[in-house]
Amino acid sequence: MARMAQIRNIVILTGAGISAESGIDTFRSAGGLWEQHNVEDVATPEGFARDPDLVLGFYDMRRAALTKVRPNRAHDALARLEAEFAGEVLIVTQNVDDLHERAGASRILHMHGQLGSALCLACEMRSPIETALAERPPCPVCQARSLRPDVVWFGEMPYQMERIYAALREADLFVSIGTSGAVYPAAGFVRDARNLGVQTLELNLERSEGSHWFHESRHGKAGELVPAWVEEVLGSST
Ligand code: BV8
Repeated sequence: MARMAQIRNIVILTGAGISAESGIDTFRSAGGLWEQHNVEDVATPEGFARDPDLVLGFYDMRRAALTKVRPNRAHDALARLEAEFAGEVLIVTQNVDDLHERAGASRILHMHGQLGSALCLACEMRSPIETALAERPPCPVCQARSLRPDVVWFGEMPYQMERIYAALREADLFVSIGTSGAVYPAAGFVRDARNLGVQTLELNLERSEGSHWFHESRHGKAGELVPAWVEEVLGSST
């Protein structure tokens, strides 16, 4: 690991693995979300066009599950890092849950959208979701009954990509936490970081599809690895 004292700007990518210990299913582990549902049916625009009720129900179910879970020690540790680190910390999350926010972090980019937000197909405005979308509530802005989940499906452009690449250009450390490195463009960030001369660290339960790109990979549960790593960073940055 690079000498911590030189680290002033950290970009952290998180995936479903950081929320696993909170009880939220990941996508690819046994019994995960994509095993219970066909990704083409519930996470593509084509699937939504084919069967909107199935897709709206899938996201309503995941949103309802959020009220029953809490941030875990890994989310808390990242919020502590943002609060106490002398330099810059940016969390780029692939997750559509709100556990980083509920742990107290604030500099968060949801590159794949958020379960709590609806996008209106008529006026393209976003609004917080108050009722299940399967009930076809009216858009609070234009009243049209044409709300979809404000999440990025396969084949759709992830959000805030320019801001993410700008952050990678400024970073001196890129840390990937709890992601399989299976989905692009997020899976390519480690390569972009290395090409920019950024130090790269992976904290994941097991080897991922991108492990070979990282200067250092640590394997274990996020609830243990992340607090220990944050302690290391804060301990050495004083
Ligand atoms: C786009 C939101 C272009 C919705 C999601 C061939 C090559 C390159 C790319 C492609 C290709 N063919 C198709 C593509 C494009 C495609 C893609 O990458 N496909 C893959 C399958 C090859 N990508 C896209 O379509 C993206 N868009 O490319 O747009 C474009 C260009 C111009 C104009 C328009 C468009 C959009 C992809 C976003 C899809 N949306 N989610 C929702 O949540 O329902 S994807 C979803 O899966 C996640 O958001 C995440 O991004 C992705 C991977 O999930 P992970 O978070 O990594 O979770 P996973 O279960 O996979 O892994 C969990 C990890 O945690 C594991 O490693 C496990 O070991 C670990 N773990 C488990 N427990 C713990 C743990 N770690 C620590 N502690 C624990 N306790």
